[in-house]
Amino acid sequence: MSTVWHVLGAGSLGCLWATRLSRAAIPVRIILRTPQRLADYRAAGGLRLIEESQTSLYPITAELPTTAEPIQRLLVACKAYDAETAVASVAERLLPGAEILLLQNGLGSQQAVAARWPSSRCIFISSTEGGYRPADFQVVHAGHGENWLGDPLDQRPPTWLRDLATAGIPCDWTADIETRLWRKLAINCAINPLTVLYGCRNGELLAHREQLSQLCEELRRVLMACNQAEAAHALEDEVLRIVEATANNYSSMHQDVRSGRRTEISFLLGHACQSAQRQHVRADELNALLQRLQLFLMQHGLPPD
Ligand code: NAD
Ligand code: KPL
Repeated sequence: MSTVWHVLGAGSLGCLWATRLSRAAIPVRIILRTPQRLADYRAAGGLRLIEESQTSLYPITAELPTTAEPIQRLLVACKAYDAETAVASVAERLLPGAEILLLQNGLGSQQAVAARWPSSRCIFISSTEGGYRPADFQVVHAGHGENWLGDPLDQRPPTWLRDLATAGIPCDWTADIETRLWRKLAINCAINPLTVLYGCRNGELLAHREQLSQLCEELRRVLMACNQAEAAHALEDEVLRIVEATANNYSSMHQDVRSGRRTEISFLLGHACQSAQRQHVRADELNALLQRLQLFLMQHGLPPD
């Protein structure tokens, strides 16, 4: 019997992973936060995966955090600000040496989980796949991308990577997962907050080249101070390339704010500013951007963290 994948959180990425695992006949359970949510899930009849306008239903077994079954492999598919509390809700069920796979964007939440559950193997994932929820327990597979997996403490790839390949979940093992997470964080810090404050598409940031350039320079210095030279390499060029390549898109933070959803800024721009402070790097532009963004969020009734 192969190991059960427990998926904590049935949002966009949780659904995207659970449905593809289930389709490949890999045992999977989803863990829902409350009895009400479990009842809603049962009424929905399962998770729906929508790919190229085709909907498939997967009646995956769902359970509450308090279920007795032990957990060997836990995929944490919550937002960064929920991850630690979510893992705590099932911590008593984790077997010694359990694997915790962390799908969160940004940095900080993975380190908090790894520090609190040191006897588990924490695997960090940087995902460029795209999914969104048209309704509860449904996900549209909107963007094909890659999942980079790595463990900063142990370079050996897990044997179950082949399960993911079988399930059609694109994945690659990397020895430098922190470099990838830092690089993505820096790109997100340069682009996303400005798109929120200017209320614009990514491409419109080309009208603010000087500001982009200053932010990239500060981010580069923060990365260098954090021993992330590779993540810092040609950062501004990459940011400009992405701005042009995604010119017509709204950034994920812009979409979150416009839809009234809490952002993950503490784990993106907030993390960059904290790192700058810790490393005694001057980051006037980044700090000013964070303050303006926090004010904007409060004015729009959203949590500033
Ligand atoms: P989401 O908001 O769609 O889903 C998160 C789910 O976790 C929600 O259903 C929420 O109810 C659930 N949850 C929260 N706390 C819980 C708890 N204690 N117990 C059980 N469930 C709980 O989020 P998402 O878009 O899937 O994003 C997850 C992470 O992946 C984020 O860090 C995001 O930045 C990252 N990411 C998302 C995408 C994407 O396309 N959606 C792409 C790349 C990275
Ligand atoms: O990753 C992105 C996002 O929208 O979150 C982009 C815009 C590509 C870079 O910040």
